[in-house]
Amino acid sequence: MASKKKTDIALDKEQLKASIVHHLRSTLGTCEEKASQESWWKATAAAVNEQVYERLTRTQQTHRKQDTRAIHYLSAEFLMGRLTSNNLHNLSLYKVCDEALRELGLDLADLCECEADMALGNGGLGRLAACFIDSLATLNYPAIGYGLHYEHGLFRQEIKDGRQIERPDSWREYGNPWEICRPESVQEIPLYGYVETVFSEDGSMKKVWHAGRKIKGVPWDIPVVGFGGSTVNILRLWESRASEFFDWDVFNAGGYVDSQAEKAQAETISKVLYPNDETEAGKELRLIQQYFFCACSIKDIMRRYKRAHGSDFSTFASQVAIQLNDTHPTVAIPELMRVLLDEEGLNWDQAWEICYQVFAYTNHTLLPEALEKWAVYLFERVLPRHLEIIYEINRRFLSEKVEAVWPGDDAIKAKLSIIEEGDQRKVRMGNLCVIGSNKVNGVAEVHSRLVQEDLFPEFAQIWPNKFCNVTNGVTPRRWLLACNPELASLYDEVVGKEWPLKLDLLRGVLKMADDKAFQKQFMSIKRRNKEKLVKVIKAETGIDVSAEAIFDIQIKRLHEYKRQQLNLLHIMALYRRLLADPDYDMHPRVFIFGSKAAPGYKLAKDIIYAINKVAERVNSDARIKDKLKVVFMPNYRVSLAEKLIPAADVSEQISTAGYEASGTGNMKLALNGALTIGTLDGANIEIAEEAGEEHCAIFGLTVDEVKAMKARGYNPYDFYYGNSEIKAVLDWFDTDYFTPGRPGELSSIKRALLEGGDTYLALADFDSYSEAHKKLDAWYRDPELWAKKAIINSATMGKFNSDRSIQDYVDQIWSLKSCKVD
Ligand code: F55
Repeated sequence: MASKKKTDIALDKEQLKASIVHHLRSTLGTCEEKASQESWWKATAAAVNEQVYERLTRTQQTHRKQDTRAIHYLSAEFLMGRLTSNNLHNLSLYKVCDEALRELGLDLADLCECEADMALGNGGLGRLAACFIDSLATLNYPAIGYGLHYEHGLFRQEIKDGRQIERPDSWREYGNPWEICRPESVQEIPLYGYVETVFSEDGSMKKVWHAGRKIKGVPWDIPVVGFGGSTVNILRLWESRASEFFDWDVFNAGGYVDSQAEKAQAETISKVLYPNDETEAGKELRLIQQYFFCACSIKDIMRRYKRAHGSDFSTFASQVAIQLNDTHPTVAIPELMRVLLDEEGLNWDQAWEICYQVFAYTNHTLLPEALEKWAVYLFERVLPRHLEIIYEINRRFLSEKVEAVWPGDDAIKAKLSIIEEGDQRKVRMGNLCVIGSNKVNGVAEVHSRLVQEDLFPEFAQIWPNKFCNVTNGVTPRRWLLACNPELASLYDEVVGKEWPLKLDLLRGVLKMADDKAFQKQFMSIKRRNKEKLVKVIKAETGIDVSAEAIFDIQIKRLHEYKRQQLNLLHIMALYRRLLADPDYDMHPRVFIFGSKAAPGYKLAKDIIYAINKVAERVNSDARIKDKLKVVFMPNYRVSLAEKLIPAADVSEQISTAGYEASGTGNMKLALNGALTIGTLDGANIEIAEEAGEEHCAIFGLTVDEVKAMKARGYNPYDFYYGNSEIKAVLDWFDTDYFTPGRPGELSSIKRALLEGGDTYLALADFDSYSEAHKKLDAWYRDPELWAKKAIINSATMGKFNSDRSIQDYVDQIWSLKSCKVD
């Protein structure tokens, strides 16, 4: 605002009020009398943006002046959620803004509800990227996130007659105040075409890629405000457009006919996020999406490097670090090679040395169906030059590295090759990542061990120091400070206000874990959070639940390995016990689910249907006297998680051991005082270590026991015939008890667990899961015991601050220097 001194960017309430009204009138073109909530929200965002932009400029000036090494975080997904409350908190403006708006007759929390979630991700992987860029800015590291500017994020889920329906998500239909288009940084991206080998008179040889088409990449910048507000980094998301520099000759030579369709195809690239979380899609468009955002990002990185260093690439690897968030951005490796070789004229060894130093790769899954492989023919058609480069990377790797360790061993060469031979030859992106990166990390201790021992054992033998662990974390700013304000201020009182930066300080709360008065305060905050959620549940589903009950929450993507079906089996068993004995001794429980299924994942959708059908029957059965309720919350997303997590008593983390790489919801729930019922899988192991296993309900087979049981030949019928409760519950699926008049509608779940072989050992873990639930029930009925455990869980989650994860990346992989912005 004009009235403010240029150097002073702090803001008081009156200035903020004036600024909001100013923007309401001159940016939104309306006035106080007739403005909608939506306009007030946008005016507020515009006022906040004055602060954001000033700090963004200062950050960029500082980074440019200091010319320090920066991390470039490449990810096909950034699951940002909403930004308003987050930005206000990180700028320390939340309270002031709340008061300013109240004086204007408005409610900040209501205005925040106007914002659509930025759902540009599927789940954990995308949300991790969002937490990481928050932490990078908070710790003042020079960093930029690169991704895709999807027009439609993850589908909106509606539930119709119990079934999931996918609807398009149009998050920016009416504009988004947090993004800035940067036409000055547009890029041109080639695709298709052919490679020509050109010989010069001096005998040297050059490769020229004649692209079949060119796509324009338009960057949209989302400022990423660090906590404390001094560093504002950017998240740069690329949008595809048809290029006006279209090469009609090549186009015609390529034999294409329908130019309008081709134009539409260009704009299709960033249209929609693929909604598959743990299965690889193998579709041409997906490969193009990956190449498109990687190529745009590499060009952007090059442009910035050359602006400071010209064409001297000797310092490139000391200035640039690139992190690959799973294999989705792998094509950045051959792309950087191509640019260095074909455009900058480096020789192979120089180019490879740079690539190898620059790239690092994070693995997020061991599931075989999630490991990306691209058909060679597809690669050849879309990216002919890259395929050549990949062949050469592979040839050198096999003949130099593999041959040195296993001379003459063709079987091992076939296994480690980037190219999978067979009816359809394929490019294995995981192998390319490992070969082209100087570090490879898993996301929790046990997962990183399995990455080395089971997924890439031979690579670990070649490069033992390449593999490392960085346990995931979550930002305590969003996942405690902003989403659970009452608990946050209680912690302010006990340990001071530094905990959002130093989450380990919460251990200072441990001394209060036995204090009755503190326990009361803690549990009454939980109670109020639950009462708020009761209203949300009523509004969203029409279901009445009582805050007296235990709120038992499973929120995550739907997948067999995450075992929502195990939770459901147990709910049905409880229901049966209650029907058999209406006085069955248990504290009332509300089981709450939030989950989206990949649209093509039939069984996952059947499980959602089953949960909803069981919910209908259970919730309307007067015989069980409200002891059991089941709620499926539609359209699970970041902003809904922010309402569910502070209200949870029990956190369901029940994946088959060895399958959940880490989990991050487990961390958020425990941080907010939920007790974990969980297997010894992923980060659950580390959570139990921190909190103490006696304060969690750990159950089930361990990783080694799962392996052993599978090796022996697991037979689910042993459990079906050996356990009458399991048999009764599974047989229930075949009846019409939950789907009156339509028997068999739920049978696919039983079939998967019996005929399908129960791949994820749900039946094997059922008994132990049921016992763990009994233990939780008994604990809950001792309010002081429960309060103590809940407090201990929350107070010991300091390790799972994403700032710690980022510092681990910096120490082990990125070697960045923190760069304070004035
Ligand atoms: C998205 C697209 C594809 Cl093609 C494959 C996977 C995904 C995806 O969303 N994966 C994912 O979320 N993985 C999860 O990553 C988290 C962060 O590391 C882990 O905590 C979690 O265990 C893992 O499943």
